[in-house]
Amino acid sequence: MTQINPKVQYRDDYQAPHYWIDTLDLDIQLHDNATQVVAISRVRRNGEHDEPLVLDGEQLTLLQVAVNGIDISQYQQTDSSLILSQLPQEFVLTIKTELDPAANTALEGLYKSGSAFCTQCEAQGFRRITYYLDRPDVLARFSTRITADLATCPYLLSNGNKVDEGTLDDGRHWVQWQDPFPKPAYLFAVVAGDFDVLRDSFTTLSGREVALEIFVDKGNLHRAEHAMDSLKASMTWDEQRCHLEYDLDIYMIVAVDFFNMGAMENKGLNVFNSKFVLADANTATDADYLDVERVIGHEYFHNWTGNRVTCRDWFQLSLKEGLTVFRDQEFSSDLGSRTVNRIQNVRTLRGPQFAEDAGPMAHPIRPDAVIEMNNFYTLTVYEKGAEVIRMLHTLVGETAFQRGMALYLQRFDGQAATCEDFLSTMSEASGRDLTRFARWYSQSGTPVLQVSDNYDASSQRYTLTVRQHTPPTLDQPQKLPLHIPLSVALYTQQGEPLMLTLHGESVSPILDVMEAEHEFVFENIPTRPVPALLQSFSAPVKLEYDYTDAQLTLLAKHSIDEFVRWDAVQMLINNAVRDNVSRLQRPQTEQQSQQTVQLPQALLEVFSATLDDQSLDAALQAEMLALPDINSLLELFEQVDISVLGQVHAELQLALAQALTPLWRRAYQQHLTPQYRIDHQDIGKRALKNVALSYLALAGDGGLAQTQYQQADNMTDTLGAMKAAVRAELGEASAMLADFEHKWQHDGLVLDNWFRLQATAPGEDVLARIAQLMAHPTFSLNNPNRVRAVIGAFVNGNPLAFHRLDGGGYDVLVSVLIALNKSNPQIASRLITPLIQFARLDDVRQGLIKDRLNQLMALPELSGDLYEKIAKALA
Ligand code: B3K
Ligand code: ZN
Repeated sequence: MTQINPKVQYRDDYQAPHYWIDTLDLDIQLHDNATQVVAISRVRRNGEHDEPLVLDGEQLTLLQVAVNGIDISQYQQTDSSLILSQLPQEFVLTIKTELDPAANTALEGLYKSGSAFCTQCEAQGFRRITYYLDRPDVLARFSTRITADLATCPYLLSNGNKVDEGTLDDGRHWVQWQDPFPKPAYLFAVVAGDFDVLRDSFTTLSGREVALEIFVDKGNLHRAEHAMDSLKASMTWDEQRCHLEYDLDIYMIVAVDFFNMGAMENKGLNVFNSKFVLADANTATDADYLDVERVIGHEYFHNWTGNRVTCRDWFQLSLKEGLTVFRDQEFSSDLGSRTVNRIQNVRTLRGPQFAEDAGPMAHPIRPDAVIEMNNFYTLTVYEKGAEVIRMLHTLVGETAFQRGMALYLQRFDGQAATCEDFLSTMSEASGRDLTRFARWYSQSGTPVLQVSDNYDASSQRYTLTVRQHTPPTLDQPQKLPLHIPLSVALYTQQGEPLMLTLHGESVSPILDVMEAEHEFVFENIPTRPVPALLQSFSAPVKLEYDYTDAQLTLLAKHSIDEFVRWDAVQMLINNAVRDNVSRLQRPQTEQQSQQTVQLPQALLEVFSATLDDQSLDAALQAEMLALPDINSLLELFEQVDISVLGQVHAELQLALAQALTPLWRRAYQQHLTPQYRIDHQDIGKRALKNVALSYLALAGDGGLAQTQYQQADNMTDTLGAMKAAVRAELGEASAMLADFEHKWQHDGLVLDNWFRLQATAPGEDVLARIAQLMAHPTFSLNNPNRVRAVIGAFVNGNPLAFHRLDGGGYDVLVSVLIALNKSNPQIASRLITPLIQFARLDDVRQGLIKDRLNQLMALPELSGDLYEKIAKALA
């Protein structure tokens, strides 16, 4: 590492700002290469002190500074700040800067997406627009005047309400916006360009009329309707479930093609990755439809949890993100299947989130030390953060939770709050002591719950002994016991649920595990029961209980809680994987080395029972019948040869395909959906049908996939067919791929499916294929969606090829990282994840990876984003 000077910021060092900014009037003259920004702010000293005003600013050309209208020249400038001293108590500060949006490939601050101008300011992008106190606890009233070319930018948008507009003689025009709500700079946005606009309106519960506008690229209007429906559904849901109304007269969403993440909740003007807006039957899969609904909801819900009440500092990020993810999960669960949503969220936790929490980037949901804030928009802050809120909800119940939410929003409205503020409000509203629970905010790593049990027939008592410990993580060697809600049910050996009683009273199924070891005794239990533990995944922990296959079979067939049924199947699969891997890894005799994977009878039985069970919702059946991916299975081992794991995974799948062929065929036939409709029932049917198709393809049936591909009237079935054929390496696959490319080469978002599928496909020639995909005319390293579809999919979704023993997979990633380190460090830093999470791999692969990490560390001008992760991985 040669150049950067990575500065670590610590949560404990928080200090209130030395100055406040009450208003900011921006005048932005948009030009591709020389945009000029005049920023006039009213500044006020915070208390009595002589500290200078240190404004953040990066990659700006400073043209003018004036205090109370008088130009000054005594200021200091660094790479990242402008320092002004000897200032009056209160003053008007004028700063004029120039910047180059067209050259901004990092997509942070003001940049160009195609021919449109747009901004991304969270976390610290505003400092690339003007010098400012770019921190979330400085809240100002913004007004924004935008001037641009009328022909290329007929729409000029910013936060709040449009208050004035006009045209100029030189072919340019201007619009003036005023946002009545004080906000931190990260919620500022500007968009300028030419769009098609979908318009609608919403009447709030109290009878206010809100204009809704969705801006999309010309020609895409018909693909915005689902987004509009989702927006109205979100507004209704927040009113009904949380009694929260929207507060401005207008809500705008703009879809852009160049965007580093999913979407951004700027006040009144959300900017979205077009992937999460555009959807119609021809181009979007069922999953895309649900994703649009979820992300539209998430950004809308931020208006209260994030915008009206924001974060005091970036270490508190989970205060808005964990809470808002919880809200979007509840929204999706109320609109669709609660169980299926839960399963999908749990897959993310047990796979990538657990891996993050065990890897070099492990951090608490409220981190303590940060170099690059963008590195902390993580699964831990978001998904585990949402689990922490969910546990709180479980502990206090819906009524007290909503009471606490109302109190929190009322008490901190218009302010920047902390996680402690949230917890203490919840504690006050519910009357629960949350002192120990608060450790979830400060402790990283995934806790392990070891459960053992004892049944005493003579006293009819059943005792569960629960031990908890959290393995050390790189950031925290010592761990403390947490407050863990453990949801349990007990079943008879016949699968009948048992009442939980203690001292003659019925007890809650939620056990409060508080200490390192705890005993819970249940009375009046007539026979040795089968425990269902961690129902609905009541806490983000690893459960260890020595289930027999018979017990798991019983739970998979009879549990009342559907989540438990799915989870029992997962545990059966995990057992099968563990057993087979250890058998194959054992030193073998000549004869044994011919051995192949063994399919346990219990797994076969549960799969066929699931396929036979007409009472189950098809979407749930589909989830129960899909194996976890290889990366998630890695979490079952301390260290493992990933190629052996891959072999076991593939052979188990093949064995299930072959053993149950007639059942797969029947499931396929029974779940055909004659006409394409987007409703939850049909989405479930298509999911199950396509799972069946993928097993049938593995069993060698290429004709069925081909027929489905040819007859499909929607993208889900088209892709389902193509995926089945590609994954099973059927001869039919190449014609489908060629046809798909021919049809969709003009549409990057649709072609991303084609990129992803090939980047994750099996085969010896993957590396050559990746090179070909990167040379495709639709591919560009400057477009994050394309990069994610090819490189992201390859490194995360093709672990066997990525972890090739010749290191070729790693080299592909390294060369992309070297390019993106300069052009878009945020995307580079996202992509490096599988290269730093190497602890579970064998020593040979770990060695290969460390060589590559050292190579990257030596790069001239390594970005802080990559530096932070590589340094930790090599520590
Ligand atoms: N708040 C944004 C994320 C910003 C990421 C900055 N690197 C979107 C969201 O979580 O809703
Ligand atoms: Zn968010």
